[in-house]
This record gives sequence, C-alpha cells and structure tokens, in this order.
Amino acid sequence: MVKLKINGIEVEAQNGETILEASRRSGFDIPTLCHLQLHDMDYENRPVSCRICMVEVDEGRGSRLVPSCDTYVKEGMDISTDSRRAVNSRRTTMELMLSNHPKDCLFCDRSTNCDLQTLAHELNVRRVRYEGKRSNFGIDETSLSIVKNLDKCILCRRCESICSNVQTVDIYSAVNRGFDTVIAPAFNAPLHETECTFCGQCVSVCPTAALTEINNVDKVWNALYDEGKYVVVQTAPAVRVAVAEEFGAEPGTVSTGQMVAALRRLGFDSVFDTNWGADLTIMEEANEVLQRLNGKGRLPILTSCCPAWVKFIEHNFPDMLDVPSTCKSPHEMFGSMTKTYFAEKMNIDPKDIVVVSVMPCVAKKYESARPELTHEGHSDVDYVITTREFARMVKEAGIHYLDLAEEEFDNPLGESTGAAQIFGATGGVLEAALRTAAAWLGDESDATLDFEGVRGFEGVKEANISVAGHDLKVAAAHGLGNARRLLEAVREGSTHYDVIEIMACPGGCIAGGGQPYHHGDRGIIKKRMEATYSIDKSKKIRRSNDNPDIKKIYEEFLGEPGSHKAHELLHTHYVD
Ligand code: HC1
Ligand code: SF4
Repeated sequence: MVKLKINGIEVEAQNGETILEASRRSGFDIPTLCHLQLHDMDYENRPVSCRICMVEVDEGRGSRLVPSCDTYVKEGMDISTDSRRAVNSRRTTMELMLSNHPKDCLFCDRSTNCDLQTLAHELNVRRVRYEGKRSNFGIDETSLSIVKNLDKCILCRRCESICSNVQTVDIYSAVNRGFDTVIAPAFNAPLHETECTFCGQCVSVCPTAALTEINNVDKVWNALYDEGKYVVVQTAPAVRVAVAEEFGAEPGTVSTGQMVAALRRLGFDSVFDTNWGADLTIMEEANEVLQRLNGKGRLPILTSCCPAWVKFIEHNFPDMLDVPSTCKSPHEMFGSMTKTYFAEKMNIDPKDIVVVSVMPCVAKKYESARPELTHEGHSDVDYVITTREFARMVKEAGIHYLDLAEEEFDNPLGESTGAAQIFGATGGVLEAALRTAAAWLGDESDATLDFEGVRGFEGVKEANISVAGHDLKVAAAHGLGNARRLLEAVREGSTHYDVIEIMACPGGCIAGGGQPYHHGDRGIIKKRMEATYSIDKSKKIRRSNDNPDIKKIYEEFLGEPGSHKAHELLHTHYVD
C-alpha cells in the first residue's frame, strides 16, 4: 500500500497502480483519449500518445506534469488532477489536435457521439489558436463494411492494439514518419485488399469517425420508396437488447415491441425476425452435429454464423475448411427462405423482393455480397444496416422510439424460441444446438435446457456434457485471438472437442461493431448479455425444434433437416 494525496485528499493506492487508476478509483476522473482498458477482454491500449491525461505531481522537488496513464504511484506523492496547469496543458493539446482535424462536425458520422468532440466541449475549448499543416489522406471506402478516414485519425492506436492483441489479425501499424504518420494497413493498402475480417472491433473502440461503417441507409430508403418492390426486414437477436440505448434508455433495455413498431412506421412491408432464421439454423446445424458424431464428417464441428470468423478461418486455416458447419448464417437462411418459400406463398417474383437485415455487425455487410450466398441470381440478403444505422433512420423519420406501443412480428417468418435469442451472446449458438441435439437424442428434460458452462465472458469456455448417454466435449471461444489459439490446438491434435462455437467479437454479437458505442464501458455489454438470457427465460418455447413455424416449413417446403432442398438453399461452402 502507498499513501499519497490526490487534490489535497489523503488516499491509499496499491503498489504498481498508475496515477490514472488510483485517481479514478478514488473518485477523481482524468480524461483520456488514447488510453483504453477493457478488463473483461484483457485489453489495454497505452501508447501514451495523446497527452490528454496529464496531471501535476509534486514529489518534494517542485511540481511537474506527467502522463497519469503511464506514471506509477509513489509514497508521499502530491497529485493534482485539476490544477490550472494540468487543465491548460490538456486544453492546449486538444487545440493542437483540432488544428489538424476536419471541422465538419455538423454532418460527421460520429457527431454528438465522438470522444474528441465531447472532450473538446468538456475542456471548454471554444477556439483553436493554432493554424498549420493539414493532413489530406483521402477516404478509403473500398470495402463493403468499413470506411477509413485517416484525416480524422488522432493516432490513439486503439484500432491497432485491438486488432493485433485481441483479434490477432494485425492489420494496422504506423506507416510513414513524423507529420505523415498514419495508422494503416501495410503500405497503406485499401482495407479490401488486406486480410481484415471486418469484425468491426476497431470501429467499436475508435474515438472519432476515423473508422465507421459503410452507410447503407439511403439504399434502404430508396427501396422503401420504390413502389415496385416488396421490402422485407429482419432483425438480429442482439439488436433488440441494445438499440434502445441509441434513444437514451438504460443499457440492457429490451425493446423488441418498439423495434417492430418503428420498422413498420418506416414502411417495411413485412417485419420479420432473424431469430426465426436462427431456429432454422439450429435444425440444420444440430442435424449436422449428429451426423458428424455418427462418423459422417470431421470433428469437431465449428459453428459458422459469424462472417468475420468465417473470413478469418479462410485466411488463416485454409487446411481446415472442412471443419466448420456448412450452414449459412441465420440471416442468410432467412433471406433464402424469403425469396423462395415466402415468395411462393405470396406469389411475388423474387426479383421484386428486397431483403434488409438489421444487424449488430459490420461484417454482415460484406457477407451479404458473397457470391455463394445467392440463389438463381438473387442475393439472399440485399442490404445490411447496423443497429446504429437503423436508429438513424428512426430519428430521421421523427419517430419517438421509446414512446411507441409494442407490436408483434409478422408471420410466418417471425415466430422464434428462446434458443434463437441466445445466439446474440457468446456460447449461445452452441447452447441452442445442444438443446435440440439433446431432444433428438431422446432427452427433452429441463436438464438439457440451460448449459451454464458455456455462458459468460471467459475467453474460451469448455464443458463436458452428458446428453442422453452421450459424452460431449464442447467449447465456445469469442474474440479471434482466442479462436486462433483454440484452432491451433485442434490442428496440432493436442486437444479434442466435438462441437465448438466461435464468435469474432468479444462477448458475441451483443458487442458487435455495429452496436451503439460503449465508449469503453464494457458493463454495457454485460447488461445486454443479461437481457439476452432474460428473453430466453421468458419464452414459452426454448428449443428451436419446437418452433411450430419451423416445423411447418419442413412439412410444407424443405422436407427433413439436411434434405437435398435444405442443402441447396440453406448451406454454403468456404473458399481459401
Ligand atoms: Fe449475430 Fe446471428 S447471432 S451472427 O451475432 O447467427 O450479426 O445478433 O444475427 O445471421 O441469429 C449478428 C446477432 C445474428 C446471424 C443470428
Ligand atoms: Fe482488425 Fe477487425 Fe478492424 Fe479488420 S475490422 S482491422 S480485423 S479489428
């Protein structure tokens, strides 16, 4: 223990703590821009580059300014976090940053939601005294998922550290020197030419609009105003537990009914649910699990609904492309069924149907353009918008989201179970598959509903499960670094699993790159996870195979899980 003073008050700090940590724990906040610590992901970005967190410290030899994120507490330190000198230092640094920042806040993608703008406001910066050279790097909009605007980059390096240390994809590093330094892919290549998985985790931690999603809002408005088109929308499980945050509600607020009502007000012809597609996925995937356990195909079987994860395995483990399930992801299965089963039922030409997915994910944008995910020349899904883009459309239309009366999804692609809802949290797809696999193996007891061992935030969760006399070893990994380590062990043969779920985003889709920004507060993700499991608990039907509308589509259209028709419409393949 170390005794010191912060702002004149005696406090105790732990040996090895930084001034930033000790101050925040003692109730004295210090602003940061580059520094970011996300404890549940074991992530810390501390390049000491922004110099915003400067504080004044006196150790008996006169005071000096130090970066609090990188200066450790010492016995007897006298720290001032808010002295005039410390605050003026922050203000000057901020002015220098703003001197080389585009002043287009009025229409910037992050306007009112930008850490740089918020901090400039909080520091009471009302003018910029310095005029100098301005960066002009241009905008990279070449990928289908992510826009990179280096003129808005403040060199905080959060993107670089999350991509390298958490995701182990290593896309970004410092390119060039001095004023020309940019954090970019090697040789400043456009993102679509790199092995970027489009997981969007760099977008989630970027404090400005240097990294944002490709905006598809206008394309969706155009479809909605085209009288010749029948526009269907589907919403991912993770959207309903997060979108209310965009309208000021507490994290963890479930707003399924308001979300449906808002989509109807926006003009969608049918408001359906990706959760229905998730139930369908489980039918196909659980069938595949049982087939592989019976010796038809390779074990372990890996889940395949996360497009960033799929891109990652294609780039990094090309020798293992027969391991993932061949199931398309739920929103793609949904799209495929909309343009075949639903089109037939409604007597609409599939070319006149537009499928829009509202997703927590930016990689889903890229996924929907994959050539394998088409049928008879039609893409399964036409446009993907993120949770944030959906919220923008609601605001643009002047809808008071939180005041809307709750409404129900349309049918027949709107009914879903608790199993589908938990897809949104890490471990949920695995748990949902186990529920149905257990039922098909003859155990429909309550004991095969809740598999607590695969829930929560631990990076790799392992469980030995016994269902109906079958012993299974399963694992769920989230975050691509965890996935890489797990797959390397599988490749070496040093460990055996039967079923593995992998999600690229730490926490699962609830923490996707298209969700409302968490601004470093991962407690928000925990609340979204709790909301996810509370929806599951509240559902009368909690196994996908018990969804009456899913049973019906097999009776009327698909035949059996794994049938020839199911393979043609609901399965895919991978390319290295
Ligand atoms: Fe996901 Fe999925 S769970 S991938 O995270 O399998 O995006 O929410 O929609 O498709 O269902 C995302 C979420 C989502 C699919 C489902
Ligand atoms: Fe890295 Fe993911 Fe960002 Fe691509 S989207 S640069 S893989 S963090």
